[in-house]
Amino acid sequence: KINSSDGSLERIILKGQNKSSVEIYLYGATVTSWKSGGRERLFLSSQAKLDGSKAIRGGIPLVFPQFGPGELPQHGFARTRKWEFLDAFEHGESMVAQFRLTENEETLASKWPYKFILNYTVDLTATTLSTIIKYENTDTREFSFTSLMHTYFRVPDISSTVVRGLEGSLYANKITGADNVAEDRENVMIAENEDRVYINVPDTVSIKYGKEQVSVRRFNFEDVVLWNPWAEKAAEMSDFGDNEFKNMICVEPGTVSNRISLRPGQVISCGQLLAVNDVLA
Ligand code: TA6
Repeated sequence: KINSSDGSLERIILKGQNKSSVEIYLYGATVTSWKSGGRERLFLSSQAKLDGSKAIRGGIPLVFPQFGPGELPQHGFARTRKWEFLDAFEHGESMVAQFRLTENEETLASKWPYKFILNYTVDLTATTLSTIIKYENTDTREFSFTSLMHTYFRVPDISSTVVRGLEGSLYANKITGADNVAEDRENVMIAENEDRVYINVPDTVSIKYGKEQVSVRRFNFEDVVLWNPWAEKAAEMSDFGDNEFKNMICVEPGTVSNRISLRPGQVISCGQLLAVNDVLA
């Protein structure tokens, strides 16, 4: 546990086998680094704010209780709240860290005024990283939400990066406004600003670059958002370097096309399992 002396944000670092590590800021419980085999697998912008002034640009920001724009600030409040650090421990092959977020006066006064508990578990092994949120309704009323893990993957060159596993699903294109577009490509590549919500995607999506790949398995999350700002949108973001779009791709597991509803006392766990060089069947 690193209580940084320069007043920047507290963070937790787990170290595992095979030169693996994961770093999590208590701010937003944002994973900012995942190394496997000694190599960084996530993208963190060189311009990312790490002082709590805004959501961290990169790693795995947690989107809850609202994906996108709406009654709450964009992507909801979870990624800009300070989460409670619960524990870090070894468990078999895994190094595990756990965090918690509940309602506060601010959220109770917001347009989403419910009592809830989010328990977030980050689990690191030599070749995998899993991030799972257990969502609990501790209110007396039923509530619903959308939620997503806004994962930024680091790639050597977006122009030679291939996303597989989306074939056969439908997507909403947020740039053109087209809806229910059928994805018929086995290999999806990005050569411009893309912002797509793929719905009911088959289990595993993989990101292939050069000889390596990272697979993205989902657990109780229906959808996958694919995003790259490209040059024009990158230039509009103060916390994103102008050419960094070439070294990142967002493949974001979540449930955003439908809402997740929980009755009082009800619990659901959702998340992602990332695996390096996982040779898909
Ligand atoms: O990743 C999909 C998306 O909803 C894009 O539309 C873009 O807005 C991106 O999230 C980043 O949002 P942010 O609020 O973090 O700048």
